[in-house]
Amino acid sequence: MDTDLVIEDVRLTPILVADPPLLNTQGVHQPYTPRLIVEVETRGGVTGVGETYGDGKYLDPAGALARALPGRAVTDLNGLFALADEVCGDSRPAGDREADLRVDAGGLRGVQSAGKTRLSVVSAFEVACLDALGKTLGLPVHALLGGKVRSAVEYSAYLFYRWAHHPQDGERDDWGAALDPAGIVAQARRFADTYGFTSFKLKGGVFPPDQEIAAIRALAEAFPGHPLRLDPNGAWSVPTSLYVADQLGGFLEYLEDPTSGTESMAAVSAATDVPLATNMCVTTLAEVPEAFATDAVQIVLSDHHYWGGLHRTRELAALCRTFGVGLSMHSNTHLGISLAAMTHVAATVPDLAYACDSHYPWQTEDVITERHAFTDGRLTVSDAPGLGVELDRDRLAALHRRWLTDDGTHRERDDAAAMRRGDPEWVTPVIPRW
Ligand code: GKR
Ligand code: MG
Repeated sequence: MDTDLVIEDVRLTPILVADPPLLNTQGVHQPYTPRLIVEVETRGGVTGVGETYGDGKYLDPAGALARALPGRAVTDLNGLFALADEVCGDSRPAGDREADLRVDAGGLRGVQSAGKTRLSVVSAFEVACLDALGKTLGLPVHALLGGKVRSAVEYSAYLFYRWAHHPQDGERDDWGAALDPAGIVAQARRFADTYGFTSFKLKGGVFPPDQEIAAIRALAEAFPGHPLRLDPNGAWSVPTSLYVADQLGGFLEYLEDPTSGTESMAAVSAATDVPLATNMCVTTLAEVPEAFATDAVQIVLSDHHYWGGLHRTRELAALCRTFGVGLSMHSNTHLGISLAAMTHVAATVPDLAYACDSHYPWQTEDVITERHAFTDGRLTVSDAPGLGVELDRDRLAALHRRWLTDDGTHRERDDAAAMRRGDPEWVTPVIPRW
């Protein structure tokens, strides 16, 4: 083995990133969201970076994996999964266990299980290793994945109902509130003017369906012919989903997770021609057979964190291609390292028929020296070695200090708790809400 490619050291930095008061069916985003930054340093003196979810449950397995990695090669990406199974406290592979099939109906990230948490942890190490390998070889990450098939990746504007500011602490921005169709159209207009996005996704499940139908109609009127999506994160019953599909059929590119669970999605799918997409009922391999066999979804929205990294995302893409299911990507609150990783893998997937979505424009803070810039709603795929991003150590240290000095309120993402700070009566809604 080329000793330059041997891992010498691994550093983990939990951080808190400012997040605006974006509403979803569970509540509202907290003023600060946890993320974890992973640095893998080789004996050759090259450092690769990765990023993943930063809630407490990710930190212990990440620590165990970080301690086990020195001495291994950054090329040993397939070995990361067995190593994680071995050192992260649960030897059964993700997806194999009964518990992995238990859907946490209250969550926005689909199945919650130790196996899936482990995959989200592995994803950051895989990306960091690819970054280090690419920098060592002088090759971009997309080349390590087989090469790009497009030179730019299209993203959609991610519209949210939102308050003007958080009820108590938190950073301020100048977006103002968006709580009705006019507010959503104004937000979309600003996204289109600033970033050139031409497709729009509205996070729904916040207001009764008729209000969200009105918002989509207003968007269709303001942006005729542009692709529109509505995603209530599983908040509706099957009849409500069908009602919305009927009302919006002609306007929607797809409905995203209108209802919760594969069986209910299949029932909606059987009764409407509106395509259904998901990032909630297909988040692990174990969920694929039933969803595809019952035609519950026509588009899978991958999250490379859930799926265990960039190679696994490409495996998912091949599976989708085989079964005639579309593939695109959804996102969660994330920074520029994850956006770079998404862009590299998206550049290599042959059939990417839908713009990926990204929370990135909502994040005013970052840990990279040069933020990504969308042009005409697209990001140019970097040909620089590795991911093509550089860590800004001062920013990383500042966001880590925020994590260190937090009283514990923000170290776990909890949108319902954040909502209670503005509305003490708020209880996590029972799904379906409508
Ligand atoms: O950030 O509020 C949010 C989203 O609801 C996020 O948590 C979802 O995972 O955006 C994601 C989605 O597409 O469902
Ligand atoms: Mg979604």
